[in-house]
Amino acid sequence: NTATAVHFHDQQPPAASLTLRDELLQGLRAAPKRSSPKFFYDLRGSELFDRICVQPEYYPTRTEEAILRDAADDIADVVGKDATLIELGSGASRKVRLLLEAVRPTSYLGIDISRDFLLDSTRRLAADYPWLDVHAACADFSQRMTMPSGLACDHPVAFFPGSSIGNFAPEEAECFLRGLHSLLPSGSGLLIGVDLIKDEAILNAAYNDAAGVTAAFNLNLLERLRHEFEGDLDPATFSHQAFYNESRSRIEMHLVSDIDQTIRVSGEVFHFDQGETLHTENSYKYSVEGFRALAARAGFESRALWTDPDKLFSIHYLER
Ligand code: AVI
Repeated sequence: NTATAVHFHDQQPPAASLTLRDELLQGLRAAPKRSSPKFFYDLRGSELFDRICVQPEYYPTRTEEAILRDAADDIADVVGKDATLIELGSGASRKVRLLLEAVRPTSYLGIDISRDFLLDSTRRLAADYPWLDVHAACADFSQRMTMPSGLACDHPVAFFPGSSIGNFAPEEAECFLRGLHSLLPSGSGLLIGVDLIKDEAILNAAYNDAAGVTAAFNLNLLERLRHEFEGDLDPATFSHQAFYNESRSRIEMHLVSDIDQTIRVSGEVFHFDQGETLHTENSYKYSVEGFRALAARAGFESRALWTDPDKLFSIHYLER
C-alpha cells in the first residue's frame, strides 16, 4: 500500500489561517501593493507552475534537469554516501528522481506548502523507489523550520532546485541561507539551483510564454483571493505583466488593474487606480560569483559548480 509508505509531518497552519491572511492583507495595504509569491501555490497554482516548466520559453527547468542528468555521478561523488536528501519546495518531486539512482540517499524529505500536491507526489516517489525512506512535511520553508522527528539525519543534504532562491530578495536569501546554516550540522551540504543573468530577451520570453500559462499562473492568485480569502473582485479586470528589471537583476511579475476600481478582500476595501499593480513576484538572477559571495556571507563554502554550455543556469554544491 503506497498510501501508507510516506511519513507525513504536518507543520503548516491551515490554508486560510490568521497569519497567512494577515500577511496577505498587509501586502495589499502597502504602497506599492505586493503579495508574496508563496500565495501562488494552491493546488491549481502548483499545477500551473508544473505546466510553466514545460513551456518552450521557460528554459530554467529543462536546463537544470539536463545539468542534473549529465552531472548526476559527479554530484554523487561530492555529496558522498548515506545522505538524507531534504528538498525545499519539493512540488512534483520530479528533479530529485534524476539524482536518486546515482546518489542513493538513505532517506528523502520533501517539504512543500501545497499539502495535497506534496502528498500525491511523495506517494508516487515512495512507490517508484521502494528502497528509499520517504518523508513529507507540509511547511512554509520561508519561515523557521524544525527537523521532523523520526527522520535519520546523519548527513543532511538540502536540495533547493529551480532557482527558488531567486524568489527571495538578496538580503532575504542571505537570511534564509543563514537559517539553513543554523538548522544543519557542520559538514552538511546544500545543492542549489541558481538562474544566471543573461540576455534580456530570453528572460522576458520565459515569463511571457506564448501559450499564456505564466499569465494564468499569475492571474490564478486572484481566484485564490476569491475562494480562500473572501475576495470580491473580477479577475477579468486584471492583466498579467512580467519584465526584466536590469538594474536590480530581477524579473518582476505584476497584476495590473485595467480599470479604476475598488475590490474587497476579507471584508477590507482596496482601491486600484487604472494601471496600478499588485506586485506578485520577483525572480532574481545571479552571476556565479555574485551567488558565491552571498552564500559565503551566510556561512556556506563553495565546493562544486555545474552549468550548461550556454551558461543559462547553475547548480552549486555548498558546504556548511
Ligand atoms: C519557482 N520560481 C523559481 C519560478 C521563477 O522562475 O521565479 C516561479 C515562476 N514564476 C513565473 N514563472 C515561474
